[in-house]
Amino acid sequence: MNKGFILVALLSSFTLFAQKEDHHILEIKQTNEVFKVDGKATESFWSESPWLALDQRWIGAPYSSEDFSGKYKLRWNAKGLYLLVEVVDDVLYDQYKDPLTLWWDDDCVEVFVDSNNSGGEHQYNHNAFAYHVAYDGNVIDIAPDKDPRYYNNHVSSAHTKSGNTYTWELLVKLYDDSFVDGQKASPLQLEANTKVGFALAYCDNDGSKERENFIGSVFVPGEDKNQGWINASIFSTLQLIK
Ligand SMILES: [Ca+2]
Ligand SMILES: [Ca+2]
Ligand SMILES: [Ca+2]
Ligand SMILES: [Ca+2]
Repeated sequence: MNKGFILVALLSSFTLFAQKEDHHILEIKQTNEVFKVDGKATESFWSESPWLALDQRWIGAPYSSEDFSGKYKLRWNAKGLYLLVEVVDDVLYDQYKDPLTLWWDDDCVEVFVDSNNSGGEHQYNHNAFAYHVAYDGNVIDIAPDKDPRYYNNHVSSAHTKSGNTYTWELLVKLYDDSFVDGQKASPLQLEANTKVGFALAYCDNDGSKERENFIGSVFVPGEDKNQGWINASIFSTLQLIK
C-alpha cells in the first residue's frame, strides 16, 4: 500500500468523525409557559414559533405529500427541549408488536440529541442519543452493550390524529455522555447561550418489509444520507436563547 493511499484513508476517517463544525444553525427561544404533553398545540408559544422543515430524504424513493410530509417547532426551558411535530402519513404500520424488534422499520418519530454539541461517533455510546419514539410511546435506542433499551423516561410524548395528520408533542430531556444504563441519573438543566446538537426524522413504512422512507430535518452531504444513527457531526446546531 503506498503512503499516499494511507494518508488519504486516514484523512477521510478523520473527516468522517471530525470535531463538529456548526451547520444548519437554529436559534431556539426559551419558554416559561406550562407545557402539557397532550398532542394539542394549545400553548400560546406554539403559535409564536416558526415551522421548521422535515423534508430531507435520507432513505428511499421520492414520495408524494400524501405519502409523507412533516414539519416541526422547537422551544426549550431548563427541563428540556419541547417539540411539536406535524406529520401527514397515509398508512400507519406497526408490523412488529415487540417494541425491541426492528423498531426502525415501523412508523416512528426519531429524535437525535447531542447535549454538548460535540459531534462525533455515537453508535454504541452516549456521546449522543437516537431516540426512536413509537406510536405506543415506547422510546428505544441502542445501548453501549449493543442491545436495544427503553429510554421511556428520557422522552415523554403524546399525539392526536385528524384524518391522516398526526400532531405530536414531545418533551426531550437531555443527558450527557456520562450517562450509564441502569444507573440513576438526573437530566441536564438547560441554560441560555448554550448549543445542542439536534436532528429530527420520521421512519415511514406503509406495509413493506423494511421502512420505505427515512426523512430527516437536516441536509447530509455525500451518497450515504443515513448517518445520523452513527455520526453526531451531521446534526444541526441549536442555539438556545432567552
Ligand atoms: Ca400541549
Ligand atoms: Ca406513508
Ligand atoms: Ca456529545
Ligand atoms: Ca406510514
